[in-house]
Amino acid sequence: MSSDTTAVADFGLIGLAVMGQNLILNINDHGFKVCAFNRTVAKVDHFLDNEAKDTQIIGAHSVEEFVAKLKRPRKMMLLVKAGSAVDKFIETLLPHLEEGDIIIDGGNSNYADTQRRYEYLTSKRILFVGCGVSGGEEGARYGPSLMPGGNPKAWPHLKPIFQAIAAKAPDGAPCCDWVGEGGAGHFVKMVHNGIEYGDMQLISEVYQIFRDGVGYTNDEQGDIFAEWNKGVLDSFLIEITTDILRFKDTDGQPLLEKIRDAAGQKGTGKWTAISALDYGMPVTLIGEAVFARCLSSLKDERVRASKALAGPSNCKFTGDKAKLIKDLEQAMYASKIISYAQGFMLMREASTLYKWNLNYGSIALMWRGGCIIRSAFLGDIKNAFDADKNLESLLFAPFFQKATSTAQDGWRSAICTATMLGIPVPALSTALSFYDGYRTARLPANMIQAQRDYFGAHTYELESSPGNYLHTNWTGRGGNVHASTYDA
Ligand code: 2AM
Repeated sequence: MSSDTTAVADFGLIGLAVMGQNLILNINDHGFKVCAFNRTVAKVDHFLDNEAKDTQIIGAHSVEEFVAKLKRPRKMMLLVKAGSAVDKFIETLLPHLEEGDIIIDGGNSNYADTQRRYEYLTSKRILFVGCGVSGGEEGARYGPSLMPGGNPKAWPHLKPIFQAIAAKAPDGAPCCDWVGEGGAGHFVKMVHNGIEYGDMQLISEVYQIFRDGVGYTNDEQGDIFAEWNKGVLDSFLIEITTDILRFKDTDGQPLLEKIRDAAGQKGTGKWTAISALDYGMPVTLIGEAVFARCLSSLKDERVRASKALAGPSNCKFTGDKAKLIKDLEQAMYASKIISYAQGFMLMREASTLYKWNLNYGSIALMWRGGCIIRSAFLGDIKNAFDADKNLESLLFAPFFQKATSTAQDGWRSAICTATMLGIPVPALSTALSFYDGYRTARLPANMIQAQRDYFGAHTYELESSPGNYLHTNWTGRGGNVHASTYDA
């Protein structure tokens, strides 16, 4: 191992794909000295001779040299392919590290892997941090949203660097703060991506109503979205939707209308839906957004079904268009509130289970800038958590109570319109169903309990004595069955 005189770098980064290179350049711009390393070592010199030319960035040609060049406690980020590459690098680094050194995984790791690595490295006295990075290549270069979680002892060492390079919200606050312990950073990033799926689906449903129901041209729709971007829906996704709607192909026609309607997915929305099911949280809007992409990808089958299955006789909107636009704005806004409330419910549940101690206000703050779901609305969420750190649900915050109450007439009306026109609105309508279910003190689940007890002797509780499980012989036949008798 080299002496301290060679330990000159403030930060080390392993993984010289575009994200890694851009993050290094960003850190360098903020006055920190970075040491770069990569599995394919030739890329180090190529980077130093090209993108990093005339900067104070240095490189290493081996893991030993990399570690030796870092000031203590060593701070090093992995930006390599998620999965075994991360474990491999951790194992390679470990023999060269000392107690209190910090390893950050900035890749797209699954939070369960991050939790596992955190526990493993804690046992080795290494401070491990899993950091969600959002904003793509552009964000990495000029200001990403950073969601670090893991060992809190690492945070004071990372904070000056991370908050310097992160995106800044409109009020100048950095879009980076400590998220929580263990796998919290990657979990929060996963929920962010799930929410992104939901927001995109909501916009797409409204677009279909405008296109197929009303018959608006893309330019007319662009004007509506541009207007919406000045109000409660002000956000990056509404802004790019306006651009997309107005974008013309080389022949002067809207490019959007030539794009095949089969949505891809890389899996983070699915992970969010899976963890919602795992933890028993009704994150219905993200779930519907994932399934909507699945349905879209059955393109050939849908084309056949479009010829075989009847829709309503009237599928053209003939009502008051100005009212419909207002209703849809309210429907989208209220649905977004539901989606974020559901996302925070999921984070709260995971945080309780894993004891992550999640910081909800700073999560909202981190999403205010730099990332895909950035919006003015996240400022209101931040304010709600600032006003009440232990807020049970976003829907209990007076601001959002009022917002949903104001929106609900338009929201209901817009969904009725879409339903009568035969236009699918899975995300808008699941949000409303959730809202109505959530505000219902007595749901029909008593019927489900009775049915379960009838056919499976699964027992039920009485309203008058919760916690006391009873079985009734509903038919007078079948003898004395127990819950354990059979499983249906
Ligand atoms: P490479 O340049 O040597 O391929 C994005 O793919 C980044 O992850 C690159 O820096 C890449 O290194 C690295 N990477 C991918 N798979 C890897 C593996 N199995 N082990 C180490 N690094 C890997």
